[in-house]
This record gives sequence, C-alpha cells and structure tokens, in this order.
Amino acid sequence: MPQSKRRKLEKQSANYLLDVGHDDASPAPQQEPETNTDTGIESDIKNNEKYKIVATKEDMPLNVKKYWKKRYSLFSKFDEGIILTEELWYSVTPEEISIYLSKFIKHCFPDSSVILDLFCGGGGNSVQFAKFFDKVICIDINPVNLKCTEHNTGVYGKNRKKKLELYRCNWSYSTEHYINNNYKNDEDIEEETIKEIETTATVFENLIESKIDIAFASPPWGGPDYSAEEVFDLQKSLYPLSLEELLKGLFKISNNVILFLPRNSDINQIQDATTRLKGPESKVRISNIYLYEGLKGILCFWGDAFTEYERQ
Ligand code: MGP
Repeated sequence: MPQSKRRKLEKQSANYLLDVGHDDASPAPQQEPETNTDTGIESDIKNNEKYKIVATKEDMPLNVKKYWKKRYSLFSKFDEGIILTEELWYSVTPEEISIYLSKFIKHCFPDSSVILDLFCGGGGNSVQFAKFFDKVICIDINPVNLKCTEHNTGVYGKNRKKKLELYRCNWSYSTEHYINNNYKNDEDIEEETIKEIETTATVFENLIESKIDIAFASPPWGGPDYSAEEVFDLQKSLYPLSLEELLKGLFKISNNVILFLPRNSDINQIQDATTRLKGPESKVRISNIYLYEGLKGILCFWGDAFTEYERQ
C-alpha cells in the first residue's frame, strides 16, 4: 500500500489499525492475552472466555482438546510461544498446508509480492506468507485474532513480523454496502454499525486501489461441526458472507483469488458462483488438500496463473 494511502487510512481508522508490537518470541501467557491495557479491545472481548488464550493442555476446553496433539502440525515452533484462543485452535491452517500454498502461489506467479489474508485468525497462513511475500495484509474482525497473528508471526522471526499490516474490519456486509454506501439509505442502522462499515469501506477502497497480487481468505466455517452435514452449503453456512458475496468483494481486490473451504463443500455452488461472477468461460481450480491422516479441506483458485498451471 503506498505511504500516502496508508497515512490516510491510519488517520481515518486509527482505532482499527492495531499497534501491537512484540519484538520477538516471548513465552506464551498462561491465561490472559497480552492485551489488557491495549488499543481497541472492547470489554465484551476482554471478558469473554472464548477469547482467552489457551496455551496449555490443561486450559483447553473439552471441545478443542483433540487439537492439542496436533499442535506441532499447526505450528512447528509451538513450544516457542505460540498463542491461540479456543476458536483459533480449530480454525487455524496447519503449517504444512500454508507452506504448500505459499510455494504453489510462488511457482505459478513468481513476481507476486503482496498478499491479502482476509480472516487471518491465529495467523497460520500469514506466518508462512510472510516468509514468501514482501507484504502481508492481515484483516480480522477480532483484535485478539490480530494480536495472535502478529505475535505468532513474530515467533517465526522479526523479519516476518515486519512484513505484516494489520487491520481490524467488519467484513460481514455486502460489497454494495462498502462500494455504493448503501447503508446510508437504511434508517434503522445503528451508529456503531455505521462506524464499522465506514472503516471497512476505507480499507476496502484502499485495497482496490493498491496492487494486491493475491487475495486469500480462509473464512469461518461455523466451528468443528461443519462436517456434520454430508454437504456443506457454501451459500448458507459460510460465515460471515455467502460464497458468492465473499467472492464478489475479493474479485474487486484482485484477479487472483484463493479460498480455503471445507472438505465437504458443495462444488456445484463454487462452479455456479464462478460462472455468475466471471462469465461462462471462466475457470476455477479446486485442489483437495490432504495432510497425514486425511482430507483437511479444499483450496479454490481463480486467476489465469493458477487455472492454466499444468503439472509437469
Ligand atoms: P477438523 O475437521 O476440525 O479436524 O479441521 P480434523 O483434523 O480433520 O479432524 P477429524 O477428527 O474430523 O479428522 C481440519 C482443519 O480444517 C483445521 O485444522 C483447519 O485448518 C480447518 N478448519 C476447521 N474449521 C472448523 C475451520 C473454520 O471454521 N474455518 C477455517 N478457515 N478453517 C477451519
């Protein structure tokens, strides 16, 4: 993002651009995130059990206990101070997947240098993107997640952490809300919501104007129960936007878009959304992503560099 744009953004959304400097790998706190006196952490987040850092096996709530044994596949440097909340334990991308993804992007698109990590969560992807790319723009609605992303990237080195730009945005409104200011016609909308939309709209506008090589998103799938249904409905169950609405926004930011989606995703919905948004000739590459014990999810790629790639 150019300096002038960045300054404009910082000015307009001072509360949302987090300044959470950790210098390097520091030991994981046992209970509280290191955010007590910090910028922009609302009390509902501060006091919510869900957003407490869970860094030991004893701290882990029952529903996420099974992820403890996977800790080194999530972060090989887990013991060097990785921090995650309950939600992040089950939603963070395992390290080998994000390394594979980064290498695949670089293979298809060697000159790519700026990548967006929308819904960055605990930083599973950003940590590795920061090794392979010059700049990683991290967006999340939850300041604790942003903090975890920044801290965890720092565990892998100061140089990686320096490449992050962190923005707190509420990405749950339609693209029209941000682009066409549709919210202004809604009389019932609350002041707080207007503020959130305005801030996100500023970030969105800057992303559209900047050169973002790759727009990546690993959105929430609704918790560990996502696999209970045989087929995951991407229009109804993806959070906070339907597949099509999410893609609509991402295609405005970059021609090269990647989504990490549930393994039981409805593939027809991916094809339909691609045709509706990009035209009947458009293509999407869908890869099954396996790790050790099985299929972990699917990666969907839009953009010529990816869809024209052929294995040698
Ligand atoms: P899983 O299906 O809960 O675990 O998550 P696993 O190891 O397949 O367990 P099994 O017992 O069902 O075999 C697998 C991976 O999916 C996680 O490591 C995350 O990378 C990803 N994942 C899971 N959830 C619930 C989410 C989510 O809500 N959002 C995102 N982005 N990724 C998720």
